[in-house]
Amino acid sequence: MTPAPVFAVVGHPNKGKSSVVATLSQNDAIAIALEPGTTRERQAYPLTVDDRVLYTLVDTPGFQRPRRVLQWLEAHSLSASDRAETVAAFVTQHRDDPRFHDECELLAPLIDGAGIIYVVDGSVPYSSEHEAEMTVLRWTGRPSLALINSIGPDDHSDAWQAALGQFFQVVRKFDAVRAPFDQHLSLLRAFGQLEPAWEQPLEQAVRFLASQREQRQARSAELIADALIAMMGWQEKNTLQIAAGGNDTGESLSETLRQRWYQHQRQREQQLRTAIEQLYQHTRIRRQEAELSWHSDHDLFSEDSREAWGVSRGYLATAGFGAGALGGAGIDAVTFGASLGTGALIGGLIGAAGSYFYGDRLRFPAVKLGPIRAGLQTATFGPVQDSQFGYVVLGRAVDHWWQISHRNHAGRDLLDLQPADSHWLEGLQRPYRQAIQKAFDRCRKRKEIDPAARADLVAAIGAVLTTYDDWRLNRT
Ligand SMILES: Nc1nc2c(ncn2[C@@H]2O[C@H](COP(=O)(O)OP(=O)(O)O)[C@@H](O)[C@H]2O)c(=O)[nH]1
Ligand SMILES: [Mg+2]
Repeated sequence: MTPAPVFAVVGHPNKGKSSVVATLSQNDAIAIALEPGTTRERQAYPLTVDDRVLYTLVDTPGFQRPRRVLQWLEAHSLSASDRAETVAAFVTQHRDDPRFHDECELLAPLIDGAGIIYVVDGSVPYSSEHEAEMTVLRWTGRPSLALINSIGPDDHSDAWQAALGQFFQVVRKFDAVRAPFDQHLSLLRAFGQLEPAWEQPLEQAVRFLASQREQRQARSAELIADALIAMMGWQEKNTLQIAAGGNDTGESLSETLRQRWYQHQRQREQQLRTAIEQLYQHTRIRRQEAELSWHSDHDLFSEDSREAWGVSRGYLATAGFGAGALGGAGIDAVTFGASLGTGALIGGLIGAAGSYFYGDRLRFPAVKLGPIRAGLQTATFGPVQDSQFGYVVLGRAVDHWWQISHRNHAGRDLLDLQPADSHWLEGLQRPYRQAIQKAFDRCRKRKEIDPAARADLVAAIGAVLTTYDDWRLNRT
């Protein structure tokens, strides 16, 4: 088997080298520094799929004294045929020289057989000061690819393209932060063309990564389906000791159970998000939470969430379950006023304030009390009766999945949801709509979701992910 290719990512300090490494190695642990000079030692980051290294990226410090290096090389080379050896001799001689520490670090992997990924910032004008380092790189004789990564808003990529074309075999624009996944694959294919020995391993890497992406999406559908089942069917329970002579804890009990129910739902949603993030190897996101506004701004139970993700009556009608599936202030709201108070503990409905749940638009769960046995009584709260809650959970989950699955490991800003004239679920085929609604109804009635019912829901969520992806990409 041919060894996995190694690429050294090199260039000026602070041009996005570490960002390119993070994105291409799917590793968000790589420190992307705000200041230059953070990377002082080279560091290898392998990309593995199923314990197999597909390729390795080496993050390196930036060039510090490229002109001095070039002078030395020119003084020690006799002809073009000994250039690669001369570069190797330079590193051997200067390994312990602090002035050339960074250059030795970045040249060493090239001498060991790595390919070159040279990163420049296309948002600043080209200047000839880069020519010394580009010449040094060319002297190594290694296969080379230059990436124009634009950090700022200006675009000088044409000038860069022309200059880089003189020094590197392939020149590509590649935004470390925003490049879509397809561009990662296309970059790998380009590298495969540069070195015959790499063509086969990189073709394989492309296939592995593409199928890994499909698997991740399929797994995401399962995770989301399981969270939906759990949240739609969730019931909070509490066993009460009934003191002789009765008591009047109805209101506080209702409140306690409800608060626990809400807390549980928020935690379950959070658990789903963490699972999706881990699946896509975004392990650092929890630490960057402030950056991710959807975590904090919009609570699961906020009116904003309902507006963004709730579905219309028209939609529900197409899900095939007429008025019974619709929300609204129904029986529970009526019962609310009458059921609280002294008589409330005599079984039945205690009620819950509608204002806790998307205004009064949702049908909310109610506290129910079981019969008193041996002085004990079980109180339950939930499951939620309005499927609107399920659509809000689904919408939030799918949007989160979308953000994570399109997020490069160099980080990226969130793409805000723009006001839409069509609901994202409108593109979903009717059988899938029905499968989702059917699952919600089973959960609501506390009926078992058997493996076949779960498989139907998972398939529907799979279709939902594709539908959402199309809908988002057509809008951003
Ligand atoms: N907007 C934007 N910023 C970037 C991009 N690539 C890098 N940066 C930022 O530029 C700075 C330097 O990036 P880094 O990868 O650490 O550069 P290095 O010193 O060459 O390794 C960091 O603040 C990055 O967040 C990019 O594609 N877009
Ligand atoms: Mg760096």
